Amino acid sequence: MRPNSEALFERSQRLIPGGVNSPVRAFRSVGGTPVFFERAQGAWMWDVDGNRYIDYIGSWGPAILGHADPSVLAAVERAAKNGLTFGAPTAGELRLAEAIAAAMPSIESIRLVSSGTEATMSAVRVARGFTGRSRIVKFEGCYHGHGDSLLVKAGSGALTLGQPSSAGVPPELAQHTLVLAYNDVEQAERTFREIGDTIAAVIVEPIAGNMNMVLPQPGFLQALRDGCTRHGSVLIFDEVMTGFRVAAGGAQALHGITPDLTTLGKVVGGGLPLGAFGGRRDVMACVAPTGPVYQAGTLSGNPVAVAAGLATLEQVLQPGFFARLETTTREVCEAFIAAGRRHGVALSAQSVGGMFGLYFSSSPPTDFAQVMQTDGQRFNAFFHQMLARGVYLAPSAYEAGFVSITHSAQDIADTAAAADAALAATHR
Ligand code: KE4
Repeated sequence: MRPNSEALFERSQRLIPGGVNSPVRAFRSVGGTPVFFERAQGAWMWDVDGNRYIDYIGSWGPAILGHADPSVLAAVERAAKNGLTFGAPTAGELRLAEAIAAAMPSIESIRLVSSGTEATMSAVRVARGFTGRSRIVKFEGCYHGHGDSLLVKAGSGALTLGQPSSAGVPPELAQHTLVLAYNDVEQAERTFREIGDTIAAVIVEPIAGNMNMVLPQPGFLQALRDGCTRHGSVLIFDEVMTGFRVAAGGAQALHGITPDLTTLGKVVGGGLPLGAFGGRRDVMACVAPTGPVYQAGTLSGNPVAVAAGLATLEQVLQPGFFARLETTTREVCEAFIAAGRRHGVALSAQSVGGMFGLYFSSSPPTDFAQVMQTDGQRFNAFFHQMLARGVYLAPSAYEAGFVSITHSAQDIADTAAAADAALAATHR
Protein backbone atom coordinates (compact mmCIF):
# COMPACT_ATOMS: atom_id res chain seq x y z
CA MET A 1 0.00 0.00 0.00
CA ARG A 2 1.62 3.28 -1.08
CA PRO A 3 1.73 5.96 1.64
CA ASN A 4 -0.85 8.72 1.14
CA SER A 5 -0.46 12.43 1.85
CA GLU A 6 -1.40 12.04 5.51
CA ALA A 7 1.16 9.30 6.11
CA LEU A 8 3.87 11.11 4.15
CA PHE A 9 3.13 14.37 5.96
CA GLU A 10 3.28 12.67 9.33
CA ARG A 11 6.71 11.22 8.50
CA SER A 12 8.12 14.31 6.80
CA GLN A 13 7.33 16.51 9.82
CA ARG A 14 9.77 14.43 11.85
CA LEU A 15 12.68 15.38 9.61
CA ILE A 16 11.77 18.53 7.65
CA PRO A 17 10.58 21.70 9.45
CA GLY A 18 6.79 21.72 9.08
CA GLY A 19 7.14 18.74 6.73
CA VAL A 20 7.80 21.09 3.81
CA ASN A 21 10.67 22.80 2.07
CA SER A 22 8.86 26.12 1.81
CA PRO A 23 6.41 27.32 4.47
CA VAL A 24 3.39 28.21 2.31
CA ARG A 25 3.18 24.55 1.21
CA ALA A 26 2.29 23.44 4.75
CA PHE A 27 -1.37 24.58 4.47
CA ARG A 28 -1.00 26.42 7.79
CA SER A 29 -3.03 29.35 6.43
CA VAL A 30 -5.96 27.17 5.26
CA GLY A 31 -5.59 24.27 7.71
CA GLY A 32 -5.59 20.58 6.97
CA THR A 33 -2.97 18.27 5.48
CA PRO A 34 -0.95 19.38 2.45
CA VAL A 35 -1.41 17.25 -0.64
CA PHE A 36 1.68 15.33 -1.73
CA PHE A 37 1.94 15.31 -5.51
CA GLU A 38 3.52 12.72 -7.72
CA ARG A 39 3.04 13.84 -11.32
CA ALA A 40 1.94 16.84 -13.36
CA GLN A 41 1.10 17.31 -17.02
CA GLY A 42 -0.30 20.43 -18.69
CA ALA A 43 -2.90 22.06 -16.43
CA TRP A 44 -3.22 18.99 -14.23
CA MET A 45 -1.47 17.46 -11.24
CA TRP A 46 -1.97 14.04 -9.63
CA ASP A 47 -1.45 13.37 -5.93
CA VAL A 48 0.09 10.25 -4.41
CA ASP A 49 -3.38 8.69 -4.29
CA GLY A 50 -3.92 9.25 -7.98
CA ASN A 51 -6.44 12.08 -7.54
CA ARG A 52 -6.34 14.61 -10.37
CA TYR A 53 -6.44 18.38 -9.82
CA ILE A 54 -6.74 21.37 -12.13
CA ASP A 55 -3.71 23.39 -11.02
CA TYR A 56 -4.03 27.17 -10.45
CA ILE A 57 -0.67 27.53 -8.67
CA GLY A 58 1.65 26.40 -11.46
CA SER A 59 4.46 25.97 -8.91
CA TRP A 60 3.88 29.65 -7.89
CA GLY A 61 4.40 30.88 -11.42
CA PRO A 62 6.98 28.88 -13.41
CA ALA A 63 4.55 26.45 -15.12
CA ILE A 64 3.21 29.00 -17.62
CA LEU A 65 3.43 26.47 -20.49
CA GLY A 66 1.68 23.84 -18.37
CA HIS A 67 3.57 21.11 -16.56
CA ALA A 68 6.03 18.85 -18.40
CA ASP A 69 5.89 20.79 -21.65
CA PRO A 70 7.38 18.47 -24.31
CA SER A 71 9.69 21.08 -25.84
CA VAL A 72 11.05 22.09 -22.44
CA LEU A 73 11.60 18.46 -21.44
CA ALA A 74 13.39 17.79 -24.72
CA ALA A 75 15.65 20.80 -24.21
CA VAL A 76 16.42 19.73 -20.65
CA GLU A 77 17.23 16.18 -21.80
CA ARG A 78 19.55 17.42 -24.55
CA ALA A 79 21.36 19.71 -22.13
CA ALA A 80 21.60 17.11 -19.36
CA LYS A 81 23.18 14.57 -21.70
CA ASN A 82 26.06 17.02 -22.19
CA GLY A 83 26.69 17.27 -18.47
CA LEU A 84 24.74 18.86 -15.63
CA THR A 85 27.05 21.67 -14.59
CA PHE A 86 30.41 23.05 -15.63
CA GLY A 87 31.08 25.93 -13.25
CA ALA A 88 32.38 27.72 -16.31
CA PRO A 89 30.82 30.02 -18.92
CA THR A 90 28.64 28.50 -21.63
CA ALA A 91 27.04 29.86 -24.81
CA GLY A 92 23.60 28.95 -23.48
CA GLU A 93 23.69 31.43 -20.60
CA LEU A 94 24.74 34.14 -23.04
CA ARG A 95 21.76 33.25 -25.28
CA LEU A 96 19.41 33.44 -22.29
CA ALA A 97 20.88 36.78 -21.21
CA GLU A 98 20.37 38.09 -24.76
CA ALA A 99 16.77 36.82 -24.89
CA ILE A 100 15.92 38.50 -21.58
CA ALA A 101 17.62 41.77 -22.57
CA ALA A 102 15.79 41.77 -25.91
CA ALA A 103 12.45 41.39 -24.10
CA MET A 104 13.26 43.98 -21.40
CA PRO A 105 15.24 46.92 -22.90
CA SER A 106 15.87 48.36 -19.40
CA ILE A 107 18.26 45.44 -18.88
CA GLU A 108 21.59 46.54 -20.38
CA SER A 109 23.60 44.12 -18.25
CA ILE A 110 22.44 40.99 -16.39
CA ARG A 111 23.70 38.32 -13.99
CA LEU A 112 22.03 34.89 -13.73
CA VAL A 113 21.53 33.32 -10.29
CA SER A 114 19.61 30.33 -8.89
CA SER A 115 16.51 31.80 -7.24
CA GLY A 116 14.40 34.92 -6.91
CA THR A 117 15.79 35.46 -3.41
CA GLU A 118 19.33 35.49 -4.74
CA ALA A 119 18.26 37.96 -7.39
CA THR A 120 16.67 40.45 -4.98
CA MET A 121 19.34 40.03 -2.29
CA SER A 122 22.02 40.72 -4.90
CA ALA A 123 20.15 43.67 -6.43
CA VAL A 124 19.84 45.34 -3.03
CA ARG A 125 23.57 44.86 -2.36
CA VAL A 126 24.43 46.29 -5.79
CA ALA A 127 22.22 49.33 -5.17
CA ARG A 128 23.91 49.92 -1.82
CA GLY A 129 27.35 49.49 -3.38
CA PHE A 130 26.52 51.80 -6.29
CA THR A 131 25.09 54.61 -4.13
CA GLY A 132 27.24 54.17 -1.04
CA ARG A 133 24.02 54.41 0.97
CA SER A 134 22.47 51.82 3.33
CA ARG A 135 18.76 52.62 3.56
CA ILE A 136 16.27 50.78 1.36
CA VAL A 137 12.53 51.19 0.98
CA LYS A 138 10.05 48.35 0.49
CA PHE A 139 6.27 48.15 0.75
CA GLU A 140 4.02 46.38 3.23
CA GLY A 141 2.50 43.27 1.67
CA CYS A 142 5.26 42.88 -0.89
CA TYR A 143 7.53 39.85 -0.61
CA HIS A 144 10.96 39.75 -2.20
CA GLY A 145 12.29 36.40 -1.00
CA HIS A 146 13.99 35.69 2.31
CA GLY A 147 17.07 37.93 2.17
CA ASP A 148 17.69 39.47 5.62
CA SER A 149 17.20 43.10 4.58
CA LEU A 150 13.86 42.25 3.03
CA LEU A 151 12.35 40.29 5.95
CA VAL A 152 11.32 43.55 7.57
CA LYS A 153 7.92 44.90 8.55
CA ALA A 154 6.70 48.42 9.06
CA GLY A 155 7.97 50.14 12.15
CA SER A 156 5.53 51.77 14.58
CA GLY A 157 5.37 55.13 12.76
CA ALA A 158 5.54 55.85 9.05
CA LEU A 159 9.13 56.99 9.01
CA THR A 160 10.39 54.93 11.93
CA LEU A 161 12.97 52.25 11.43
CA GLY A 162 11.92 48.87 10.11
CA GLN A 163 11.61 45.95 12.49
CA PRO A 164 12.52 42.34 11.64
CA SER A 165 9.59 40.27 10.37
CA SER A 166 11.61 37.12 11.07
CA ALA A 167 13.71 35.88 13.95
CA GLY A 168 17.38 35.85 13.12
CA VAL A 169 17.38 39.20 11.34
CA PRO A 170 19.51 41.61 13.42
CA PRO A 171 17.63 44.80 14.34
CA GLU A 172 20.78 46.67 13.37
CA LEU A 173 20.20 45.48 9.81
CA ALA A 174 16.40 45.80 9.76
CA GLN A 175 16.66 49.42 10.80
CA HIS A 176 18.04 50.26 7.37
CA THR A 177 14.81 49.08 5.73
CA LEU A 178 11.88 51.45 5.64
CA VAL A 179 8.44 49.93 4.97
CA LEU A 180 5.83 52.16 3.32
CA ALA A 181 2.23 51.59 2.25
CA TYR A 182 1.76 50.20 -1.28
CA ASN A 183 -0.11 52.68 -3.51
CA ASP A 184 0.27 55.55 -1.02
CA VAL A 185 1.68 58.18 -3.40
CA GLU A 186 1.59 60.99 -0.87
CA GLN A 187 3.58 58.99 1.70
CA ALA A 188 6.17 57.97 -0.91
CA GLU A 189 6.60 61.56 -2.09
CA ARG A 190 6.88 62.82 1.49
CA THR A 191 9.51 60.17 2.25
CA PHE A 192 11.58 61.22 -0.76
CA ARG A 193 11.28 64.87 0.27
CA GLU A 194 12.43 64.17 3.79
CA ILE A 195 15.11 61.48 3.36
CA GLY A 196 15.44 60.84 -0.36
CA ASP A 197 19.18 61.53 -0.43
CA THR A 198 19.75 58.73 2.12
CA ILE A 199 17.89 56.06 0.11
CA ALA A 200 20.01 53.49 -1.76
CA ALA A 201 17.09 51.70 -3.36
CA VAL A 202 13.35 51.40 -3.56
CA ILE A 203 12.27 47.80 -4.26
CA VAL A 204 8.70 47.15 -5.33
CA GLU A 205 6.55 44.49 -6.95
CA PRO A 206 5.22 46.56 -9.87
CA ILE A 207 2.11 44.39 -9.69
CA ALA A 208 1.92 42.96 -6.19
CA GLY A 209 1.33 39.21 -6.03
CA ASN A 210 2.22 38.36 -2.42
CA MET A 211 -0.69 39.98 -0.65
CA ASN A 212 -2.98 38.30 -3.13
CA MET A 213 -2.87 40.38 -6.35
CA VAL A 214 -2.95 44.17 -5.93
CA LEU A 215 -2.55 46.49 -8.92
CA PRO A 216 -0.51 49.69 -8.80
CA GLN A 217 -2.85 52.68 -8.68
CA PRO A 218 -2.33 55.43 -11.29
CA GLY A 219 0.72 57.52 -10.45
CA PHE A 220 2.20 55.19 -7.83
CA LEU A 221 5.00 53.63 -9.90
CA GLN A 222 5.69 56.98 -11.59
CA ALA A 223 6.07 58.62 -8.17
CA LEU A 224 8.69 56.02 -7.25
CA ARG A 225 10.46 56.52 -10.57
CA ASP A 226 10.50 60.31 -10.18
CA GLY A 227 11.66 60.15 -6.56
CA CYS A 228 14.51 57.77 -7.35
CA THR A 229 15.59 59.87 -10.33
CA ARG A 230 15.51 63.08 -8.29
CA HIS A 231 17.48 61.64 -5.35
CA GLY A 232 19.88 59.27 -7.12
CA SER A 233 18.27 56.17 -5.62
CA VAL A 234 18.07 52.87 -7.51
CA LEU A 235 14.54 51.79 -8.49
CA ILE A 236 14.34 48.00 -8.37
CA PHE A 237 11.31 46.33 -9.99
CA ASP A 238 10.99 42.89 -8.45
CA GLU A 239 9.53 41.03 -11.43
CA VAL A 240 10.31 37.57 -10.11
CA MET A 241 6.58 36.85 -10.31
CA THR A 242 5.44 39.28 -13.04
CA GLY A 243 8.38 38.82 -15.41
CA PHE A 244 7.24 36.85 -18.49
CA ARG A 245 3.99 36.19 -16.58
CA VAL A 246 1.93 39.37 -17.13
CA ALA A 247 3.36 40.40 -20.52
CA ALA A 248 6.32 39.68 -22.79
CA GLY A 249 8.14 42.70 -21.35
CA GLY A 250 6.86 42.25 -17.81
CA ALA A 251 4.98 44.78 -15.70
CA GLN A 252 7.49 47.48 -16.66
CA ALA A 253 6.26 47.21 -20.26
CA LEU A 254 2.58 47.27 -19.24
CA HIS A 255 3.05 50.38 -17.11
CA GLY A 256 5.68 52.13 -19.24
CA ILE A 257 8.06 52.68 -16.32
CA THR A 258 11.80 52.02 -16.69
CA PRO A 259 13.40 50.68 -13.51
CA ASP A 260 17.14 50.91 -12.84
CA LEU A 261 17.31 47.22 -11.90
CA THR A 262 14.93 44.32 -12.49
CA THR A 263 14.89 41.00 -10.66
CA LEU A 264 13.55 37.84 -12.30
CA GLY A 265 12.82 34.22 -11.40
CA LYS A 266 10.09 31.59 -11.80
CA VAL A 267 9.07 31.60 -15.52
CA VAL A 268 12.57 32.60 -16.65
CA GLY A 269 13.87 29.23 -15.39
CA GLY A 270 11.03 27.22 -16.94
CA GLY A 271 10.58 25.26 -13.71
CA LEU A 272 14.27 24.74 -12.88
CA PRO A 273 16.23 26.82 -10.33
CA LEU A 274 17.11 30.08 -12.09
CA GLY A 275 16.81 33.78 -11.32
CA ALA A 276 18.45 36.93 -12.62
CA PHE A 277 19.08 40.57 -11.80
CA GLY A 278 20.05 43.25 -14.27
CA GLY A 279 19.51 46.77 -15.50
CA ARG A 280 21.49 49.97 -16.03
CA ARG A 281 25.00 49.30 -17.30
CA ASP A 282 26.59 51.81 -14.90
CA VAL A 283 24.87 50.19 -11.90
CA MET A 284 25.70 46.62 -12.97
CA ALA A 285 29.32 47.65 -13.58
CA CYS A 286 29.65 47.52 -9.79
CA VAL A 287 29.21 43.71 -9.81
CA ALA A 288 32.30 41.54 -9.31
CA PRO A 289 34.58 40.90 -11.05
CA THR A 290 34.15 44.25 -12.84
CA GLY A 291 33.33 46.15 -9.68
CA PRO A 292 33.52 46.05 -5.88
CA VAL A 293 30.13 44.43 -5.11
CA TYR A 294 30.73 40.72 -4.59
CA GLN A 295 28.15 38.25 -5.92
CA ALA A 296 28.75 34.63 -6.92
CA GLY A 297 27.15 31.18 -7.26
CA THR A 298 28.29 27.62 -7.93
CA LEU A 299 25.27 26.85 -10.08
CA SER A 300 24.62 30.34 -11.45
CA GLY A 301 23.74 30.05 -15.15
CA ASN A 302 23.41 26.28 -14.80
CA PRO A 303 23.25 24.84 -18.35
CA VAL A 304 20.25 22.57 -17.69
CA ALA A 305 18.24 25.35 -16.01
CA VAL A 306 19.26 27.71 -18.81
CA ALA A 307 18.01 25.18 -21.39
CA ALA A 308 14.63 25.05 -19.62
CA GLY A 309 14.49 28.83 -19.49
CA LEU A 310 15.39 29.28 -23.15
CA ALA A 311 12.83 26.68 -24.28
CA THR A 312 10.18 28.39 -22.17
CA LEU A 313 10.90 31.92 -23.40
CA GLU A 314 10.93 30.63 -26.97
CA GLN A 315 7.19 29.87 -26.62
CA VAL A 316 6.27 32.68 -24.23
CA LEU A 317 7.75 35.34 -26.56
CA GLN A 318 5.83 34.09 -29.59
CA PRO A 319 3.44 36.73 -30.99
CA GLY A 320 -0.06 36.14 -29.61
CA PHE A 321 1.02 34.03 -26.63
CA PHE A 322 -0.01 36.60 -24.02
CA ALA A 323 -3.21 37.51 -25.86
CA ARG A 324 -4.28 33.86 -25.59
CA LEU A 325 -3.13 33.52 -21.99
CA GLU A 326 -4.86 36.77 -20.99
CA THR A 327 -8.15 35.54 -22.46
CA THR A 328 -7.95 32.20 -20.65
CA THR A 329 -7.11 33.83 -17.34
CA ARG A 330 -9.91 36.34 -17.72
CA GLU A 331 -12.36 33.48 -18.38
CA VAL A 332 -11.21 31.78 -15.17
CA CYS A 333 -11.94 34.99 -13.25
CA GLU A 334 -15.33 35.35 -14.91
CA ALA A 335 -16.21 31.81 -13.84
CA PHE A 336 -15.46 32.64 -10.20
CA ILE A 337 -17.33 35.98 -10.36
CA ALA A 338 -20.39 34.33 -11.95
CA ALA A 339 -20.48 31.65 -9.27
CA GLY A 340 -20.29 34.28 -6.53
CA ARG A 341 -23.10 36.23 -8.13
CA ARG A 342 -25.31 33.11 -8.42
CA HIS A 343 -24.89 32.42 -4.72
CA GLY A 344 -25.06 36.02 -3.51
CA VAL A 345 -21.52 35.84 -2.14
CA ALA A 346 -19.17 38.86 -2.03
CA LEU A 347 -16.56 37.37 -4.33
CA SER A 348 -14.42 39.36 -6.77
CA ALA A 349 -11.57 38.53 -9.11
CA GLN A 350 -9.24 40.25 -11.56
CA SER A 351 -6.38 39.23 -13.81
CA VAL A 352 -3.34 40.60 -15.60
CA GLY A 353 -1.79 38.34 -18.23
CA GLY A 354 -1.50 34.87 -16.72
CA MET A 355 -1.96 35.77 -13.06
CA PHE A 356 -5.13 36.51 -11.12
CA GLY A 357 -6.48 37.56 -7.76
CA LEU A 358 -9.54 35.95 -6.15
CA TYR A 359 -11.02 37.77 -3.15
CA PHE A 360 -13.90 37.22 -0.76
CA SER A 361 -14.81 40.89 -0.90
CA SER A 362 -17.21 42.81 -3.11
CA SER A 363 -14.39 44.39 -5.12
CA PRO A 364 -10.65 43.78 -5.56
CA PRO A 365 -8.54 45.37 -2.77
CA THR A 366 -6.24 48.21 -3.76
CA ASP A 367 -3.87 48.14 -0.79
CA PHE A 368 -2.65 45.95 2.06
CA ALA A 369 -5.23 47.21 4.57
CA GLN A 370 -8.08 46.31 2.19
CA VAL A 371 -6.56 42.88 1.55
CA MET A 372 -6.59 42.24 5.29
CA GLN A 373 -10.30 43.09 5.32
CA THR A 374 -11.20 40.38 2.81
CA ASP A 375 -12.87 37.31 4.33
CA GLY A 376 -10.00 34.88 4.89
CA GLN A 377 -12.18 32.37 6.72
CA ARG A 378 -14.58 32.14 3.78
CA PHE A 379 -11.65 31.69 1.46
CA ASN A 380 -10.28 28.85 3.59
CA ALA A 381 -13.63 27.02 3.51
CA PHE A 382 -13.88 27.61 -0.24
CA PHE A 383 -10.31 26.38 -0.74
CA HIS A 384 -11.04 23.02 0.86
CA GLN A 385 -14.32 22.57 -0.98
CA MET A 386 -12.54 23.24 -4.27
CA LEU A 387 -9.68 20.91 -3.35
CA ALA A 388 -12.19 18.14 -2.63
CA ARG A 389 -13.60 18.74 -6.12
CA GLY A 390 -10.22 18.51 -7.84
CA VAL A 391 -9.34 22.21 -8.15
CA TYR A 392 -6.03 23.25 -6.57
CA LEU A 393 -5.98 26.92 -5.57
CA ALA A 394 -3.13 28.59 -3.68
CA PRO A 395 -3.45 27.48 -0.02
CA SER A 396 -3.70 31.05 1.25
CA ALA A 397 -6.08 34.00 0.79
CA TYR A 398 -2.98 36.15 0.39
CA GLU A 399 -1.45 34.55 -2.69
CA ALA A 400 -2.08 35.19 -6.38
CA GLY A 401 -3.25 32.46 -8.74
CA PHE A 402 -1.61 31.37 -12.00
CA VAL A 403 -3.00 30.00 -15.27
CA SER A 404 -1.10 28.17 -18.00
CA ILE A 405 -1.49 28.21 -21.75
CA THR A 406 -2.74 24.60 -21.46
CA HIS A 407 -5.81 25.38 -19.31
CA SER A 408 -8.71 24.40 -21.60
CA ALA A 409 -12.32 25.48 -21.95
CA GLN A 410 -13.24 22.19 -20.29
CA ASP A 411 -10.94 22.94 -17.35
CA ILE A 412 -12.66 26.30 -16.94
CA ALA A 413 -16.10 24.70 -17.16
CA ASP A 414 -15.07 22.13 -14.54
CA THR A 415 -13.70 24.94 -12.36
CA ALA A 416 -16.98 26.85 -12.68
CA ALA A 417 -18.99 23.77 -11.70
CA ALA A 418 -16.71 23.13 -8.72
CA ALA A 419 -17.02 26.78 -7.63
CA ASP A 420 -20.82 26.54 -7.82
CA ALA A 421 -20.89 23.42 -5.68
CA ALA A 422 -18.25 24.78 -3.29
CA LEU A 423 -20.19 28.01 -2.68
CA ALA A 424 -23.44 26.07 -2.30
CA ALA A 425 -21.76 23.91 0.33
CA THR A 426 -20.09 26.74 2.23
CA HIS A 427 -22.53 29.58 1.93
CA ARG A 428 -25.84 28.06 2.88
P1 KE4 B 1 12.32 32.45 -4.69
O1 KE4 B 1 13.53 32.63 -3.83
O2 KE4 B 1 11.19 31.73 -3.97
O3 KE4 B 1 12.63 31.84 -6.07
O4 KE4 B 1 11.74 33.91 -5.08
C1 KE4 B 1 11.44 34.79 -4.03
C2 KE4 B 1 10.47 35.84 -4.54
C3 KE4 B 1 10.95 37.09 -4.87
N1 KE4 B 1 10.13 38.06 -5.34
C4 KE4 B 1 8.80 37.81 -5.54
C5 KE4 B 1 7.93 38.91 -6.08
C6 KE4 B 1 8.26 36.54 -5.23
O5 KE4 B 1 6.94 36.32 -5.43
C7 KE4 B 1 9.10 35.53 -4.73
C8 KE4 B 1 8.58 34.16 -4.34
N2 KE4 B 1 7.15 34.00 -4.40
C9 KE4 B 1 6.60 32.98 -3.53
C10 KE4 B 1 5.07 32.98 -3.75
N3 KE4 B 1 4.41 33.93 -2.95
C11 KE4 B 1 7.20 31.63 -3.77
C12 KE4 B 1 6.48 30.50 -3.05
C13 KE4 B 1 7.22 30.05 -1.84
O6 KE4 B 1 7.76 30.89 -1.10
O7 KE4 B 1 7.23 28.81 -1.63
